[in-house]
Amino acid sequence: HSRLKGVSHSRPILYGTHASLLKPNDKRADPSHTHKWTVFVRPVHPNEDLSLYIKRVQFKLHESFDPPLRTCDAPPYEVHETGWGEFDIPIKITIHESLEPRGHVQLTHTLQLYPKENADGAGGSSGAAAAAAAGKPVVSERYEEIVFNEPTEETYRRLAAH
Ligand code: SLL
Repeated sequence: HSRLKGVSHSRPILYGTHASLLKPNDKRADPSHTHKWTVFVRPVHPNEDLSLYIKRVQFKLHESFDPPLRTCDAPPYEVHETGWGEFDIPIKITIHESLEPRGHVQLTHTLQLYPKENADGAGGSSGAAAAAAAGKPVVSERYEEIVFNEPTEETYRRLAAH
């Protein structure tokens, strides 16, 4: 398996959280479940299939969730939960061994439930806090690239063809 010297191939992903307030009449709503939220890893282009190179994604939630470790062996790579607090979520993306012998990519994302004051811009009724109060989700997402350095020819062919 000769490797392509000097070649690197990168694949874009998006990861992050979105959250919204549970309506008071939602049967899941109580003092420890004020919000519903989702943490996700997804493609930048909606119909791209990440399972081409991702074998599994694991999200490590706060210990107050049972169980804290959530594993997705197939898309969609996401976890839906309800809760009250923000915390850091380590995200481990395991790459198919045949493509990348080094194995995995480790990311962390902070679950964001409450809009940031300074994301408000001009403030007032058009601000993020007002948007959240009006039921709009709080979205916090980032772009990342999974880089395949000096891939084997076979890996390169498989990835670059898509
Ligand atoms: C904090 N460090 O103190 C954070 C921890 C934990 C949030 C937040 C659990 C909900 C449930 C939940 O929302 N935990 O009990 O199911 O702010």
